[in-house]
Amino acid sequence: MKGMWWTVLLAVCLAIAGCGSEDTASNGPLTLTATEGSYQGKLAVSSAIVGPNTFTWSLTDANNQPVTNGKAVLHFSMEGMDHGKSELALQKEQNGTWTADGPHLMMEGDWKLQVVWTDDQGESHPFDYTLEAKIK
Ligand SMILES: [Cu+2]
Repeated sequence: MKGMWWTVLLAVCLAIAGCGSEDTASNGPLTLTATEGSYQGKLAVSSAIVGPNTFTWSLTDANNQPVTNGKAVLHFSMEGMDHGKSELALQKEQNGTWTADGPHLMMEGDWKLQVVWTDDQGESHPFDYTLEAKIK
């Protein structure tokens, strides 16, 4: 029975280590998803490390079809911090995504990212994301 206990303990340790490894910073893009009404916006951040990052945003409608009209602006803020907010206008790409590079994640910690998509009728749609920026 004692041998079996250690087997279980080992399995639990491996499971915890497995979860933890997802949190370690990697160089792949981090993809975040948010919904607003019947729209879904996906924000990819490469690579969520403090410093310059590439932000790529894509939007789909209720039928999961890409939406490419309007414009999109990405807003950055941190709760309880007095360094203020910043924003980054995303440029529309040929493939229907919006993208921009920027150094806006200038300190580690939890960031609030909000993409405001303004549709062709001038109506604004906010998509909210949270992201933990890490030091490389
Ligand atoms: Cu801050």
